[in-house]
Amino acid sequence: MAKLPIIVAPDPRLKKIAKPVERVDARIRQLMDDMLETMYDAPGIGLAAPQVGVLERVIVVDCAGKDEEPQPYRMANPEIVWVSDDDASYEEGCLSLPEHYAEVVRPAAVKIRYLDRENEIRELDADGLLATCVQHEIDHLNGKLFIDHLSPIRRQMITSKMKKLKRERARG
Ligand code: K1U
Ligand code: ZN
Repeated sequence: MAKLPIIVAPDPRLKKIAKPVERVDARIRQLMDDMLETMYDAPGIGLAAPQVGVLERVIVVDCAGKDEEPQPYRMANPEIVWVSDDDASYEEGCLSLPEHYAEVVRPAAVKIRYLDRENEIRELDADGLLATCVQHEIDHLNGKLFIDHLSPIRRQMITSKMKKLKRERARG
């Protein structure tokens, strides 16, 4: 297992559409495992491959509470095949937008179809934080960040602060 560097916005790699995985082979399994290690270390509850510079449709998620058993999901080519009529609003964060949070409205429940670590097709019915997190990660595969759900003014404010943070980090 290896910890991977997480890309911080703004970065052109976070705006690209990721390519489907042909099959979940040893390379993709290793990527999934490395992404989980990176996510737990961050710490976070989800991570998408473009955030570690890999433009392939792979995400990992674990929304178990800190006193619960871990519940890791490794997903390749995740697709939303059903969304609920009702919406839910959650305060979202993003490991590529450190220290920024905002309420985002999304469908409250979704059904996801994906390939698991063994290349088997699976379906997941998700609601609550898990539904929000999986939708946030699938957005990453489509080059979208949570700030793209906000007003242009709010998005521009966060983007400007991120540019400043990156300049400061580069100066050391
Ligand atoms: O995709 C990412 O950048 C990860 C992101 C996922 C996410 C969080 C909240 C709502 C939707 C999606 C994060 O994990 S940010 C960190 C975070 O939320 C967290 C960190 C430690 C404990 C609990 C939550
Ligand atoms: Zn994110």
